[in-house]
Amino acid sequence: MSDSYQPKPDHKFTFGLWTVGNPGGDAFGQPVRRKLSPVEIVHVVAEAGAYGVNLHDNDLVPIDANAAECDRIVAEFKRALSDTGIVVPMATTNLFSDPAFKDGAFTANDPKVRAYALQKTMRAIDLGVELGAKIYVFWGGREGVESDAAKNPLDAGKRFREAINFLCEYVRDNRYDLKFALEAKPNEPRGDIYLPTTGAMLGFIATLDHPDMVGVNPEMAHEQMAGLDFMHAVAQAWDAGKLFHIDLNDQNFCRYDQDFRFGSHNLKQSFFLVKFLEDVGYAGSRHFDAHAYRTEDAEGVKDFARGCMRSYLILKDKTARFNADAEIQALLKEINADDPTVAAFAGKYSRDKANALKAHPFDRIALGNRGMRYEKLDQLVFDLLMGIR
Ligand code: GCO
Ligand code: MN
Ligand code: MN
Repeated sequence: MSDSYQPKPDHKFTFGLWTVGNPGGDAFGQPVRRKLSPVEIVHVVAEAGAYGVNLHDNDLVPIDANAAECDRIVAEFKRALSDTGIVVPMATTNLFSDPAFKDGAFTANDPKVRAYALQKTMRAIDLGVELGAKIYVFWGGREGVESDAAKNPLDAGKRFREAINFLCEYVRDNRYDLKFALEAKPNEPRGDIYLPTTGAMLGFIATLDHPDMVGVNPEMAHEQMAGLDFMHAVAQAWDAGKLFHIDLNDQNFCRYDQDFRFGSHNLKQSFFLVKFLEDVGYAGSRHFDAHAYRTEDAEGVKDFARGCMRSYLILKDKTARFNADAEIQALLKEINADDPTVAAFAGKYSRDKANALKAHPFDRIALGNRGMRYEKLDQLVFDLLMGIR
């Protein structure tokens, strides 16, 4: 591989322990790779050139570990972090693997399960903060239903709101420097998951007691599962000041959660996403929530991790080329040109402006006849991405 797309810590590339560590089991087959220890994973991502690792509580400390085991595991992990310079910018709770959470966690119908989920999350927040995390992700994997007979979505929404409010207070009470990022997914593992899109999460955040502490963690594959344009969701989150974190991966539309290597499938969508993040100056982690194909061995996992970062950096380079391309920029200028004959109508409302606009003569036929030149522009983008320009 060429040296010009080498990842550096400044790029803020991160991987979950559960991503590089994914042993390749699926609903139809056994794991195909040896399960790496958290310490081994830290070394793999460090060698690949990443900046950090993120984790669920139980990616590091097994759910049934006692206090002494927990202390030993955390100490070994911290040693691996300091040996490699790898940091932990984000942490989260596993509220979906254990059978206790089969009906959800914060939205479960059983009040004991809801209380246990809060307890587990407070403990996991303590662990995340101890490891240096500044972002805490909530992915409600099992916060949903197979049958609407079982749960009222209004009750579920109320329970989820109460839980996030409670945990915001917990963070404030402990004076932790920590923000929450809510991650939407339309389905899988539940038949339907509540708050299924990033847009739904943004609406929900406005109903919380401390909305300033809470943003979103949009995931590319999750919006694509619903057939949506991921970059548009990211743009809305950015506009709202809520893009606290991002999960990058790829997959085909309207399928199960494929979690493919970033850049592996939708070239143009990936390009416009990277272009958006780079153009606006997003400064958070670029987290790859993906895993290697089930066909891969340990070396293939490294290819996967290096590939995610390399593709991002290539698309970042393409962004610079797009922004510097005279022909593309001239077309964009033409497409977006102001028109002095209507400039006075733009912006804030006034009664005079409204009356003048109502009286203004428009040549509707000419408006409809104008060619926009998007075909030409889009082909230039294609040529650029294919390395022809
Ligand atoms: C998934 C999710 C998870 C979350 C993770 C951290 O579909 O499995 O994307 O990987 O991102 O639980 O919140
Ligand atoms: Mn996912
Ligand atoms: Mn994710």
